[in-house]
Amino acid sequence: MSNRRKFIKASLLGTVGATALSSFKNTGELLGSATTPTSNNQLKPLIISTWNHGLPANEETWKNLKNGTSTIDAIEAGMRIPEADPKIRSVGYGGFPDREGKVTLDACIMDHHSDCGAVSFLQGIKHPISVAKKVMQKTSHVMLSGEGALQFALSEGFEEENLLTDEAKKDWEKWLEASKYKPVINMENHDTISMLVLDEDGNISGGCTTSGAAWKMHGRIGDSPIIGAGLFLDNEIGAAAATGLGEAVIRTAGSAMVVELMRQGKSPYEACKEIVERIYTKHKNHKDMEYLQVGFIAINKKGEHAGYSLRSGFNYAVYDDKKGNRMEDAPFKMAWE
Ligand code: SD4
Repeated sequence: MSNRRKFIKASLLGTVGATALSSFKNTGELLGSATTPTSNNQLKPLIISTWNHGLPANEETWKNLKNGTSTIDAIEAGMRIPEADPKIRSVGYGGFPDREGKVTLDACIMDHHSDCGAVSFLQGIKHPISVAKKVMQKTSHVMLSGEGALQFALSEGFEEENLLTDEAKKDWEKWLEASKYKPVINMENHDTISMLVLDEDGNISGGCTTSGAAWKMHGRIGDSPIIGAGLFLDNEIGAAAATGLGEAVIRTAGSAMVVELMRQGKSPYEACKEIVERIYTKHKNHKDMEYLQVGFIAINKKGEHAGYSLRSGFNYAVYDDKKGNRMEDAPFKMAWE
């Protein structure tokens, strides 16, 4: 099927979904979590994280929360799992490099006081989420970038190491043959990891960490370390986080907007969906549309959660006391084949 026909088919599917104001998998099956959120169930703690690698991250965060670790430390512990896993090509060690063969990392973390820390364009440090936490706790700033972020990390005792694995290097050398920049949609089901937590005290915190878009320009920073774009929360309302093409999320202040819509009374599902619709409207004639995927996850103070993506294939891990740790498929606007 030609790309254009695929696109038309996908758009039509999307229209049906939008008109019915419901969420459907490829099969047309109604998704439970998005339309019947866990309303007022006060299930705490609640952890949600993007993609399959959210499962082991949730597991670690849950374990830490149950052991009495602070919420921020528990989030950090969870996110260090995919950061350290060389098989995950979109986060931390083993992540795909930029087009110059450098692995450059972005991360941020935010607590219920709206304190936050971030690092961007950080090289040579395996755990950017931990450096982001130090920025939050030990500096007067929110974000450190590049060489300055590295120097700060070293001064805090982090070790510099090579993050480019042989496998990622081989893939980069292969990419160089054609050198065509076209971000892969739903990259191997483990793009950026974003995590949102409603803890036992009813407070909300979150984090986000990524190696960013594979084969990006050297120096490119995505949405993930930017508070308001890749992650945002307001402890009075809820939290949201993003995955996918960072440029589109930055252009629309995506996560901040999801939270603001929840403030106006929308559910996490309605808020995520509205922002994805807005991103679609702003990008449907844009050059990025060919490879555009964005997905949001959100929680609110009531313990409701949801995800929603532009194209199919996005899922997220949810952990609560009632059902344990499991994956949920996000409803979407357009099918992706
Ligand atoms: C970013 N949202 O840097 C992140 C992850 C990514 O394709 O690249 N996804 O844009």
